[in-house]
Amino acid sequence: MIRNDSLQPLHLEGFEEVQTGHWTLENDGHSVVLRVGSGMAVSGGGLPGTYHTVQLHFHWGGPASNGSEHTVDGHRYPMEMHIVNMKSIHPNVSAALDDPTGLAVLGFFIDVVYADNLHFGHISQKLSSVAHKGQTAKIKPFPMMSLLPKHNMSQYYRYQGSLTTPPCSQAVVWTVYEVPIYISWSQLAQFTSQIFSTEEDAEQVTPLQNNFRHIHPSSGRTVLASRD
Ligand code: SG7
Ligand code: ZN
Repeated sequence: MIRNDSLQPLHLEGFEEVQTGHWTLENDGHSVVLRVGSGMAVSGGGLPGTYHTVQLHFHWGGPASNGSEHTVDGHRYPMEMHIVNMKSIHPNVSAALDDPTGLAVLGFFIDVVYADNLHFGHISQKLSSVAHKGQTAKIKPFPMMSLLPKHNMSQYYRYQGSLTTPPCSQAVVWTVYEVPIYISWSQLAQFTSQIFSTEEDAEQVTPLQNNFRHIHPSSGRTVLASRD
């Protein structure tokens, strides 16, 4: 890992505001995805351009096992949230997948404490409405920033990588923040117990768990760390 002083905090445009219209929470069979309208974008922090925010989604483990996709010094966190942003020059996400820097995904570790995270409640309260694959629920927009860590947003890791689900396209500039988001044990349990990926699983009460990709070798990639 190499420190790089030029990795300044990202510019998160529209993240403080309440966006107009409505957002859609969906169970896509692999994760829970919150599709957001236009109006938010990320840039700066060494990103090669401006990227419009498309959606956020989650990866989790089981009731007693962790499920983040990234690990830090071998430590896996209970969950990870990904905010997916598409380089604005592309017409859609599939076009962006042909560009090695077509997507900028912001990764946030999620750790567990006793107290509920009230901001996270916007999402966790609606999980039971998207228990089954293909189900959607409308969510009233809220300031995206309210989900993110309040401090130390200047501390992050950066590398050039891929989608973590098939087709695993090499199209992602990854920004993985060092400081986690905190939610409660019961909020975590909603993810590990209330989401089903098939009807058979729902009948057998086998919820979707461990929807994270296993660790891959860095294969010569450089992981940079911002200063601070
Ligand atoms: C989840 O992770 C979904 C996908 C996402 C994929 O399965 O959120 O989103 C879709 C299909 O809308 O794929 C292209 C894309 O965003 C992988 O995303 S990730 O690499 O950030 N984990
Ligand atoms: Zn993801």
